[in-house]
Amino acid sequence: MEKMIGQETLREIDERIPDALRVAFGIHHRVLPPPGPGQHDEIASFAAALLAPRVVDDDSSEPSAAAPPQGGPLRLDFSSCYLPDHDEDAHFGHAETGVLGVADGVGGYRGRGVDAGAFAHGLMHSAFMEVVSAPPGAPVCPLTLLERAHEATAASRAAAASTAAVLSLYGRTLRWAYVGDSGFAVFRGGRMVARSTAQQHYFNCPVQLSSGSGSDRVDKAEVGEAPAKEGDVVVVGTDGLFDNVFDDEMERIVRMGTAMGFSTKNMADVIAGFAYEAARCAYRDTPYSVLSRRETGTNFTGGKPDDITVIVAFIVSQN
Ligand SMILES: [Mn+2]
Repeated sequence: MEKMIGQETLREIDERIPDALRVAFGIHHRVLPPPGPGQHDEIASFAAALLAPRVVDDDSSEPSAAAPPQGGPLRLDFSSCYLPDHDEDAHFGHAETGVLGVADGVGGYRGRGVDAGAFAHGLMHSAFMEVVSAPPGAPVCPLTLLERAHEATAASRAAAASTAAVLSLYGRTLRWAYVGDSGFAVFRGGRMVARSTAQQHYFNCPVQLSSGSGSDRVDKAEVGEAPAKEGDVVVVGTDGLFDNVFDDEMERIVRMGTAMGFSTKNMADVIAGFAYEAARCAYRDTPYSVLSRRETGTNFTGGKPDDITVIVAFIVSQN
């Protein structure tokens, strides 16, 4: 059975989305009454001020291996928001080791009489258990973690298949490994400076891990690292986020949220809430509709309803 989002959740999402963001993105109220006449003008000008093009300084340049990390150790301050549709996503975060993970059960298993979320949950459970039992203070390699989690989950003969993304912050370096279309984006000074690129065999068929002999291998994972900087915002999510929200929309939300002093929880809720709205809108374009038109020749518009997992991490000084 699909899990449907109830009125309570919709009301919560309504309450989490600030009016300024609502006006800036044309998001309608689902449950709560809209602001009265005249209120929108003030909010719209506030939104426009926040969203004005930025003057980019040297500090917000793209992270590169050429720029050695400087300063003291950093840590992740993070929260998450999960809006289930079929409830086949899974995620975890571990503050002490600075590790975040998301996984997404491949929906194609849904009609086969198995729990399509089983492998995703197994992967994240195994990864989390691995992390909590790691020696304190030791760096965690996302690729190794993903390999071990895949081995353990496959050994348990868990059903279905999953995409996954794991990130770690150690010292001042952010590392990642991902398989399929679970992914991440890094924002600096309100601009996206790094992001994952979905790995697909073909449209709507992501590279995926499973127990079966047909599983993709973890060595197909895309891996990388970049120097992190205090103030960076890292967003980790499943395709429920990346299929429904364009990069520039994420930038604008992060920029506005930063200007409004959002907590990590507030930022995660707003990004997930926006993805939820976009997923259910029939006329707006989304990354999914654009790709769908290009790959399948249809004239599809709108979003793709799906489980939406968003983790937002602020990179802060350890002291
Ligand atoms: Mn998904």
